[in-house]
This record gives sequence, C-alpha cells and structure tokens, in this order.
Amino acid sequence: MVTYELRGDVALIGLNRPEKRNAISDRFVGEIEAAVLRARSEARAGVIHGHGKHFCAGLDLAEHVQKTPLQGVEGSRKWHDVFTLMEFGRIPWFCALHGAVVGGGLELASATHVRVADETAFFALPEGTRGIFVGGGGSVRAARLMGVARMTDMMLTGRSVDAETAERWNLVQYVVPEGRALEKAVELAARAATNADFSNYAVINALPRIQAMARDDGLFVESFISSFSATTPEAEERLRAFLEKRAGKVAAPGRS
Ligand code: 1HE
Repeated sequence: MVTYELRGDVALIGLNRPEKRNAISDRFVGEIEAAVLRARSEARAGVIHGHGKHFCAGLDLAEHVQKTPLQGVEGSRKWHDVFTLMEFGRIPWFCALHGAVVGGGLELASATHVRVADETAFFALPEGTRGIFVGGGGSVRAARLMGVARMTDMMLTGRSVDAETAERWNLVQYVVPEGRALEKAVELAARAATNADFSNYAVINALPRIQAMARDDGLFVESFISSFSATTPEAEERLRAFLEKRAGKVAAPGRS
C-alpha cells in the first residue's frame, strides 16, 4: 500500500491504494509509520505523495463502520502517533497534493511541514456529512493552518475548496500546474536536505512549540536554541564558508 524510494538524500513515500483512492486503513497507517521510520534513519528530507488520480480520500470508511468506541479512540491515537513522528521528527516532510485531499488526507498533509498542490487538488472535510469528526489531528493542525472559522465552515457545510483558495487560506504554500506537484516537492525537499541537520531539527521541533508558548517564554527559548545552533561545528564551518566566499549568496526571487 506504500511505495518507498530513496532519491539522493530525499525519501519518497507514495500512498499506493489507488483503487480505493488511497483511503487509509489501519494496516495502511502501520505501513506509513514503517516508511517514516525508515526515512528518518536514511534520508535528510521526505516527500509524501499519492499514486493514481487522488492524493488521499481520508479514513477507510469501510473499516471504520465496524469499530467499537474504544477501537475508534485507539485508531485515532495511532494516527496521532504516526503523524507526530513526522511533525516532530528528525527530518522535514514535504507533500505533493493532487485530486482529492479529503478528511484524513488533509490531516496527513497538515502534519507535513510544506505543502505543494497542483491545480487539480481540492480540499474538504466531509466528516460532518459522514456523521463523524476529524480524528487524525485535524482539529489541532489543520485548524492552526487555516484558522478555526474556516475549518468550522468546511466541516459544517461540507464545502470543497480549490488549490488557489487553499493557498490563500495557508493550507498550502505552493500551487503548480497539473502533474507538477511531486517534482516541485522533491526539488524543495532536496534543497532543505542541504541545510544543517540541527537547523532543520530546530525549525520543525522548536518553531511550533514556541508558537504555543507565551511571548516572553518564546523569546527566551529562542535565544538558547539560536546560541546552541550557532555554536555547533557545522554552523561554524558554514559561517566561515560564507565569509571566505566559498558559499552561495541569497538569491533574489526567481533566480535560485
Ligand atoms: C473509499 C473511500 C474511503 C473512496 N473509504 N473507500 N472520506 C470521504 O468521505 C471521501 C469519500 N470519497 C469520495 O468522496 C470519493 O471517492 C473521491 C472524491 C475521493 C474520489 O471520487 P472518485 O469518483 O474518483 O472515486 P469513487 O468511485 O468514489 O471511489 C472509488 C472506490 O474507492 C470506491 O470503491 P468501489 O469498491 O466501489 O470501487 C469507493 O467506495 C472507494 N473509496 N473513498 C473507503 N474514504 C482519522 S479521522 C479522518 C476522518 C475522515 O477521513 S472522514 C472523510 C472520509
């Protein structure tokens, strides 16, 4: 159900259950977890994408109808564990979105750090119409990205939004022509993979935590992370490389 490929320093995880629109079953979540753990051990950045016409149709509804309340809670907690492995892991995650990015599919995308959509992508949270609620971390992550008012609207009305709207709503950071999302996500991931590991770790682990802190606490913690990272041997070498004109300059937009 999951394809895995290592392209240089970038691990590509493909959701591969196109006949069911990449709907995520319990076994599927387990396979995503194994692939994420493998990527953490051998890659410096990762990309998640979907095979077939859609990124992901969310929770496997066929499996869900047979669950007891406790099994449902445990299932949701499992999604949380796996998505948290990505969100607060060691490497940054990018996702390439096309077609349906729906329900749990949007929750998975929200657990990655940078989202790239092509023009065919559409986003919806049809949980309300199915008589259920988000369970893959959406009420925390997706709500934080787009804001509670928009998420409430999506969940109450079943509204579907296109890629351009999703970008305006901060659900995605890049919109590219049809069929180009994977290529763009891999390009961005490869670029992130050249950063210092410590900086990437701090960006994905410290930045969201600082957002959850009081302002003064956040500033205080920032000083420590900043000083700690700047005194690593890798930072020293990278700073020296710039001063000795061995490292690239910052490029103006469009010229990188
Ligand atoms: C599925 C699922 C699924 C498709 N679970 N089997 N998610 C949803 O409510 C979205 C439900 N899916 C759809 O609205 C549509 O399938 C799509 C818009 C995503 C794609 O449409 P289309 O025309 O390309 O495909 P299709 O013909 O609807 O579906 C093809 C097959 O996939 C069909 O099975 P078949 O045996 O009849 O061929 C569908 O039943 C099956 N399929 N989506 C199971 N989701 C952790 S909490 C998260 C909560 C949620 O994610 S709620 C949102 C659930």
